[in-house]
Amino acid sequence: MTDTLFTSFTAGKIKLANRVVMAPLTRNRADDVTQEVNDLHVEYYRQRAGAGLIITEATNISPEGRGYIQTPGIFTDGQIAAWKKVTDAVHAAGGKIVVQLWHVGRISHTSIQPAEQPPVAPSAIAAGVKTFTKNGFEDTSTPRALETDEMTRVISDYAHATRCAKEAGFDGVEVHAANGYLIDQFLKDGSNKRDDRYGGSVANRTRLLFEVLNAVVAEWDEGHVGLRLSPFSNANGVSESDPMATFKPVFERLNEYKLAYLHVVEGQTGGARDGKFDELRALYKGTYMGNNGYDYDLAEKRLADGVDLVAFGRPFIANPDLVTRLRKHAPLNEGDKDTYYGGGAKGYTDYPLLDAS
Ligand code: 8OZ
Repeated sequence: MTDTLFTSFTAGKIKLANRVVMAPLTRNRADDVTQEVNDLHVEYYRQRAGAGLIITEATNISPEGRGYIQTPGIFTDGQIAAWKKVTDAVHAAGGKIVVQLWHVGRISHTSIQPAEQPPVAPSAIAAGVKTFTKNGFEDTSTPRALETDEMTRVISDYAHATRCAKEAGFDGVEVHAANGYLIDQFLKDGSNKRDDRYGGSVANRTRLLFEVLNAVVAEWDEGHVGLRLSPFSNANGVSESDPMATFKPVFERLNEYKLAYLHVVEGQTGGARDGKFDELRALYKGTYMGNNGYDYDLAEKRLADGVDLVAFGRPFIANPDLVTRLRKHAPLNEGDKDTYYGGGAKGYTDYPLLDAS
């Protein structure tokens, strides 16, 4: 057995002890008013520092970018100070951690938006999905279309969040351009019906992605920036009539950036590994991180086939020592779905380690 998973790797300017990445996982335990993380998050991420890299739960870049209760932010001094405790704890435990920069676009609800205004999106089309609000699981609100002259402000919010991430001691940032959130809403033609320079042609629909990337790498540098895409996923109500036509030029153009990594949700998010993601991968020459339904065997198979890093999501919820367990081919704990989203320590920081169970 090759065990490539446990070999070190340098992703851009980030040195990783192994190739096991903790995928971003929304857990809804931040303060709902300040959007700050707390001591529970410090413990949760510290426990998982055996991963070669931790990608934080999706983290709001602005008040407008928020779509679910109790998600953290990375745009205020208080949020920076709170995250600093997390990054210090992960570093003290020998790990690396990047923050996932998130603007939900239309996956929000008026009750979560500043002044209870409609959320913003490429076009005024409701996603037809649900979000978690203070009233439970509610339909997302119909958004308003962003004005062309608002786009520079949205892009500058990504730059501001990147500055905040640097100050909070993160090892880098990951731009969340997957799973039907703002950037993916612009990329895919089911949600983007604009007739300005951000809609219509592939060049126009992909404009926001590259303008955001340019702004983020200008704040830090390419080697500290990752990107997450989900070309074939219909998560959160998005659809794309020709994924290859839209995403081939994206994967090709990404070669111009020496990013820390490109993180791809292979197929349907949390579902079937379908779509021609390997055809897209062949176009990209940089560091490639695969995600979606991986286990040890699939990880080793794909690493042998040129995948550089593997992001494990759900297994990390119930297995803080996932790297040890994979290494020893030990059984995995089952996650408790009732405590995935929201709550306290139960189902969050209380999963047993292998040597304790
Ligand atoms: C599950 C629940 C809420 C948000 C994603 C940020 O799909 C998420 C998310 C996942 O990328």
